[in-house]
This record gives sequence, structure tokens and C-alpha cells, in this order.
Amino acid sequence: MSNNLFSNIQLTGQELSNRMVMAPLTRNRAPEGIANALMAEYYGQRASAGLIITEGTQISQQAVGYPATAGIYNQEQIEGWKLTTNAVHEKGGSIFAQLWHCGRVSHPDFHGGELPVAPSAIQPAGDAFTYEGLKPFVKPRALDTSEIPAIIEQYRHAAVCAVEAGFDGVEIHAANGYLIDQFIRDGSNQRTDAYGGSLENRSRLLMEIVTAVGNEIGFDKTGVRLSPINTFNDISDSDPQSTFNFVTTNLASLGLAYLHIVEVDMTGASSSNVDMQQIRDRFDGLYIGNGGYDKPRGNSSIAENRADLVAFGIPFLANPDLPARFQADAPLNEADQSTFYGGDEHGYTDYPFLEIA
Ligand code: 8OZ
Repeated sequence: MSNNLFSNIQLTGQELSNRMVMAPLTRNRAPEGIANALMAEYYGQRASAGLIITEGTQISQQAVGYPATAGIYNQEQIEGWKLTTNAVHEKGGSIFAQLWHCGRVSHPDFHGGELPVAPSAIQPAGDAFTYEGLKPFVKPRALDTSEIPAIIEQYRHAAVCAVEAGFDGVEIHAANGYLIDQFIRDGSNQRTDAYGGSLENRSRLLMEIVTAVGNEIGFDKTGVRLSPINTFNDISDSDPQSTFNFVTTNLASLGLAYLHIVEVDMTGASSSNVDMQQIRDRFDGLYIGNGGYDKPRGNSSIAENRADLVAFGIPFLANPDLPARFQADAPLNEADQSTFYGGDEHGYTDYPFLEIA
């Protein structure tokens, strides 16, 4: 019989309850940057996912780019996240922390008036979400080569903090136009040092971060998320197929926990510019597909070996018991867009579970 969303699978030496992953979802409910009890309730409600990947958690103050996102680099933040990892583990779930540096997708308001940092001083089109509402992105400050080791160290340190907080592993957020993606793509990276120019140079920051984190906590506890066709946050690349084939080939031999690919852009559209199968074929470890999947497509992708696991974002946001609903072919709750970012328990922990008859 072929595999499906409910077939056995092991990740990091542990049996997962299914192959349904809760995708990382920014929810902006961590005032002061510290994960809290309400967040623990939200993640605990969703512990029937085979794996939960948290919302982006900043690795340092410099990494912040949005209001009320949680950090994972000091003791208070570690204690805050323990509430979440305990809640998920008590219900038999697994949870990875997503490590995040926004780079140029930020605003001086988050940095005492100083400029956000980026590979190159190229201003993205669009607006930053600040505590005072939308403000146009600014032209960032290009990082000096001498500053890069400290950023790699921040990722390593954040990974140590994540393990101390009880996470089963970490996901390096190299997708969606944030700092690592800004280095990977030629539209945002015009550097002339060892971190710009050739594909090898543009992927160097990612490889050095993955190596530092993997050597510290184990490559089998380290996942990577990429988004080859996403244009979110004004990110662009002149040849995304070659870029992401190259990046994937380099990641393939490391023994990572998984490679997590956002297969669509933020509007949910796919693109003929990138053939995802070429990326899937280059990676010999676990492949998590993400972007607009439903139950039939999740099952068929796994059955046809186009993915090992499937990550669901909005369906998990609105359905804490999504695996049970898929198994019962039950109707799904609709997500309320107006409560996605910020606010309280409304539209967060109050989505109903299935009524058990
Ligand atoms: C939507 C709104 C804010 C942040 C990402 C962290 O795209 C995000 C994000 C998405 O990865």
C-alpha cells in the first residue's frame, strides 16, 4: 500500500504521529518579545500535528522586523518558550523553533533609529509593519564582512537556547525574503566579498549558519526552509531554478532533519519558472512540501513520493484538530483574516474542535 498523510515516519529518531506539519505562522501575540501562556495554549491545542514549526522567532534584537514577535536568545525568552514546548510534549507532539533574522525587512523604529541590515544597501519596495502602523521600508545598511561571524554566532546561540527551551530541533528560516534569502538572491545581493557574486558566495551565509547550528545541536535536529519562487518582501532572482538547485545540492549531503519548501508565492500561485521536482530530486533527506495543499493533494504527493511530509498553514491556524478532521473527512473551520496578526485569544485559541458525537 502506498504512503499517505497518516503513514508512519521518523524525524530526528522519533516516530511522528502523522505526516502533517503545522507550518510556521506569524501571529504577533508576544508583547515584549517573550512567548507566553496564551501561545502555549495555542500550540498545545495543535499538538496532534506530526510536527509543529513555530512562528519566526528572532535570534537577536537586530533580527526583529515586526511588532510583538517572540525572541529565542535570552533566559526570559527561554522560560517563556518552555510553556509552549511543555504544552506540546504533554500531548505527545513534536515542535521545532523557527530561527529568524528579518534583515532589510524591518524598520529603524525597532532599532532605536538605526538602519536595518542587509547584504546590500538596496531598499525593498513596500512597507514595514511597525507599532505605529505601516511605514515605507528604508534603504538598509550593508553588513560589513567583519560583522558576519557575529550573525552566524547569533544563530548558533539561538539554537542552543531553543534546545534549552525544550524544542526538538530548529528550522533555519531561509525563505520569504528575510536576511538569508536576501543573501541567496541576486536581486538583493550585490556584494563583492566572499558573500556575494557567485552562487557559492551567495549561499555561503546559509551554509555557514547551517554548519554552525548543525555542529552545535546536531544536523538531524536542524531543518531549512526555502521559497524558490516567492517574490514576497520584494525579493527577486534572475535564475531561481539554478540558484535553488545549487543551494539544495549543497544542503543534501549534510544529514539535515528536513528540507521545507514553500512551493508557491505568498498569493498561493505556483510558477513555471521553477520546477520543484528538480529540487525534491536533489535532496535525499525528508522533504516537506508547503503551499495550498489539501487532504487529497497531500495524500497524492506523499503516495507519489513528491513529498515526505506536508505543511499546512491556514488550515492549522483555523483547525486545532486538523488531523482528526482529515481522518473523519469532517468540514473545516474558516480562517478569519482580520485576527491573523496581533490581538488576543479571539481568532487564536477559540477556533472550535470537532464535536464528538
Ligand atoms: C506574514 C506576515 C509576517 C511575517 C514569513 C515570517 O513570510 C513571515 C511572515 C509572513 O515567513
